[in-house]
Amino acid sequence: MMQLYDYVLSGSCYKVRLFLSVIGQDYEKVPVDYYPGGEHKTPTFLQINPLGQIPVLVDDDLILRDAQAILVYLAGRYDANRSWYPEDPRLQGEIAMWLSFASNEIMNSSAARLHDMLFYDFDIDKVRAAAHAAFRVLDDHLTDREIMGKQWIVGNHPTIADIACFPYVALSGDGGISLDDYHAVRRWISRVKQIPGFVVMPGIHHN
Ligand SMILES: N[C@@H](CCC(=O)N[C@@H](CS)C(=O)NCC(=O)O)C(=O)O
Repeated sequence: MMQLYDYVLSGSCYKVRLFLSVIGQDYEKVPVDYYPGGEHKTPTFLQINPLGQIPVLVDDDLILRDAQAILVYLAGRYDANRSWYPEDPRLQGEIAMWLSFASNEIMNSSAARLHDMLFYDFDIDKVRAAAHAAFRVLDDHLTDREIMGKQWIVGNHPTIADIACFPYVALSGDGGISLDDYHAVRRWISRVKQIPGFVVMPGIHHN
């Protein structure tokens, strides 16, 4: 059975847990003592991911790191309808753009959360400002999409772009970042929570 190297408070691991739940795929969790144990930096774990990061997915002889890469794989392999990662190259390009946004700009919200929750030494004003800049981009995009009658980041259905962007936007309060100014983002968060199979994590609830 597939294994997910996982930490319950990690929004990156939650991207994968959430997607596995919505596609109804069974898997085994391998808990990693991220904090305070720092297990992701031990020699044993570095053999699984030399970057020393979670999540990691193991499926047969395939070892995948990076939540976005894992979502691409899972959607291609296990979503028979290909609605979560459509085969249309144009949609794939747009999805890749937002996956990159999820792993770069939105991660400023993760940094703010690590600072506030786990005492990481980040420049908190800088990462909060960068997270706000990212949320402004997402909110403007979602507002334009709503004007076009669209509910999701890309295409006519939820895709892995929505799954990848969701966690650290929804968890922004943990890093002292308010979503009050991002009305379209808050409506989109409510829609994501309605996706069949949606699961929660500490800091993200059903409404
Ligand atoms: N690009 C990776 C980043 C994942 C990530 O930042 N994971 C955090 C936990 S939420 C981690 O392992 N950080 C340890 C480190 O970067 O040294 C992904 O999106 O999966």
